[in-house]
Amino acid sequence: MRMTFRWFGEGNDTISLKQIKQIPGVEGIVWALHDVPAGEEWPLARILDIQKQADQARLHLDVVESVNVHEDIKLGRPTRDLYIGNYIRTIEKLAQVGVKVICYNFMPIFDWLRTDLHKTTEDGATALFFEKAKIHGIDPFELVRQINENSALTMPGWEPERLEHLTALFEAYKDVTEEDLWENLQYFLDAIIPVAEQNGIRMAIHPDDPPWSIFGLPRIITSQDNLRKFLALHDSPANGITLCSGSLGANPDNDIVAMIREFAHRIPFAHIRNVRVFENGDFIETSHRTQDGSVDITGIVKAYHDVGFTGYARPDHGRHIWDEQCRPGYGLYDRALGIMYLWGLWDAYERNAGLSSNEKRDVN
Ligand code: DNO
Ligand code: MN
Repeated sequence: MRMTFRWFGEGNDTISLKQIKQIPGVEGIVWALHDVPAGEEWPLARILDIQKQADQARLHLDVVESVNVHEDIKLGRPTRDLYIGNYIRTIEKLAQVGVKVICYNFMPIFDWLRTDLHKTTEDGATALFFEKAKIHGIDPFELVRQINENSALTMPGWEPERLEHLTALFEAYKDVTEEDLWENLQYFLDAIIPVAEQNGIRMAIHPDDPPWSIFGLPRIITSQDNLRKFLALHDSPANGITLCSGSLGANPDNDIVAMIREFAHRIPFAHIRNVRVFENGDFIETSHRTQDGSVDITGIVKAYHDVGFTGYARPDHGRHIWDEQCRPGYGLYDRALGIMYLWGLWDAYERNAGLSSNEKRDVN
């Protein structure tokens, strides 16, 4: 397991590369050019600049998260070929600085969706929260109208400056079915996976978060069956998964341990985090500790250990603790604690495996 840490870039993150370097066992950053809009080609000079910074901090830059996919690709519009061309040239440039894994997602309109970014928990920490009733059965056009009338209603991702844009996108997705989305994903993969193969890069799709349809939008990277279907769309080691335990774990039917065992060789990148899921379908992000949430982090780390996982991992989101002022979900403290928990489990399994082979030797 090769531990990494997401970094949003100089001036765009409260956390420094020096701080990241001091978290035990962290060897690289997970990075992106966050200001380049989805669909545009990444400028080489900017990529080289990140390389310089990472080199100076003695961290590698093997993992990029994310090169975002333009909506026209997901919608299957004729203009998609232009954006796919840009995507391909970005892959080629990232290969030039030694990038090995590119994370991306195929969620229409929204990336992860929450209703509250600072929900207070009983210990006084705050965390990202999803309230099902606030989203389900709600007509998005009606929601846009309400937010327009009362700006106090706004949700993350629904800031007034995005609303007009959102309405047009919801219009565009009105008749797009899950089957259409699968087809558009297939088209995208057929174009980019051969390029990734030639460039020694493994593409790693991130599951949908939450892993079910919202606002009537199709969502397909949601379950073990769908991940199997995804991998079969283009059967190549370069077509892989970012297995995110927190995203998939928001649906208690998802057995993440089973997914690790089944897809072991197609997981170049692991996001490991916990969520507590409530009976009414709400969920909140918690510490990484198994007992604190609904996701079996202990079993997950054991499964990665059992399959001999040598890919990249990161702690994904964390709570906001110790009064840290940070980007929602991406503070230093709780993610660093998460890393130490993951290492604690991992090292214990390592030792355990060592002991049992010694014991075997004794018996023989
Ligand atoms: C959620 C996070 C996401 C992720 C993107 C990948 O679990 O890891 O923000 O970065 O969806 O494209
Ligand atoms: Mn994730």
